[in-house]
Amino acid sequence: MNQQRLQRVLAGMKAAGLEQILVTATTSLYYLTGYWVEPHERMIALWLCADGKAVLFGNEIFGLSSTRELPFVAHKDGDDPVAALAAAVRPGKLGIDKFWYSKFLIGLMEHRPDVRPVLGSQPVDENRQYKDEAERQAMRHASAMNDQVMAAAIAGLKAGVRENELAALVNREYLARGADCEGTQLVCFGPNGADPHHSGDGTVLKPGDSVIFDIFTPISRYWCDMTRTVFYKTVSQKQRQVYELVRRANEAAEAAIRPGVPLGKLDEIARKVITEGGYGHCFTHRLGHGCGIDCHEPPDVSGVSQAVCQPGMVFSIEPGIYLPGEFGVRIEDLVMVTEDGCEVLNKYPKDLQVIE
Ligand SMILES: [Mn+2]
Repeated sequence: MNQQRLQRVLAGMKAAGLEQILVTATTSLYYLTGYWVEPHERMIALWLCADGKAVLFGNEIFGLSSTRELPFVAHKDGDDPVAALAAAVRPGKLGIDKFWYSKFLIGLMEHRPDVRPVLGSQPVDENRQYKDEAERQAMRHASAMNDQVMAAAIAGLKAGVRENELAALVNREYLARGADCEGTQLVCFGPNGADPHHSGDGTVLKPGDSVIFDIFTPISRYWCDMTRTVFYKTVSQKQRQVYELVRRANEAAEAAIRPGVPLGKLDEIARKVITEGGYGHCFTHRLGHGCGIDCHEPPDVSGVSQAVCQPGMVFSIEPGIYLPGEFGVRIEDLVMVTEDGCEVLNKYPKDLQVIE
């Protein structure tokens, strides 16, 4: 167990009025225990009590064993996976991880009608927002790698290339630099870029296309996530105007980041630039999201976010403009809030580029 993180989570439980919680998400378990378990359909749950009692329940196939500070209670395939857990938990309110399968929760409720499940991810999620020193180094390292991979991806633009070939190139470049795994990379040519979540398909590059690279992967468990938009062979007046608006929105939001600034204010600052430029209705998503052991995690960077910038927070700033049937532009950096401002983790330039 990471004792510092555990103590902060226990304090968060007390603040939230939660005497006991179940932590079950792979990434949250890793954050607290250092164990990386992908249970798929099987059951794993860390039971944490505000008095510091902690017990891990899970299938024996995960290969875990008890330690002095963390007992492990195993079940086998074919057993009722929640029986031992149901026998242990205390009556009353029990905080449940937002990502626990309903089949386990309903099983637990059938065993224990005296237990009242409530949403219980908040103490862990809240703490995961504030990266400690080791995590800050991991985030910097991942984004430095991403700057290199972005350069390689843009260098891969050439006549006849397809989106999915570039997505494969991005994954190869990641793996060569020690990334944990491959992922679905968003490579979007021309009109495909108007869909914010288009992923690379067989579309062939054409002169005049905008090209969006939204590329992300974990390295040593911590994610990078960056987007750049470039133009192939030529750029129209309209493309240039839209690009400069998005770039100004990105830079205006980043310039405003310092401890104490509400994240909703950052969304407002970026949106104002794009709205005043006449494209407010084409910026269809929130400004950004927290990033860490999950690519998308708290805090939310949107107009309804209640979060406030605090040192150690890492999140994306990714305004975009999407013109269906024409093209899209998005520019995204990961940023880290520091004691007196912000560190932009991505250094790849944002000047408009026309690739010959
Ligand atoms: Mn992102």
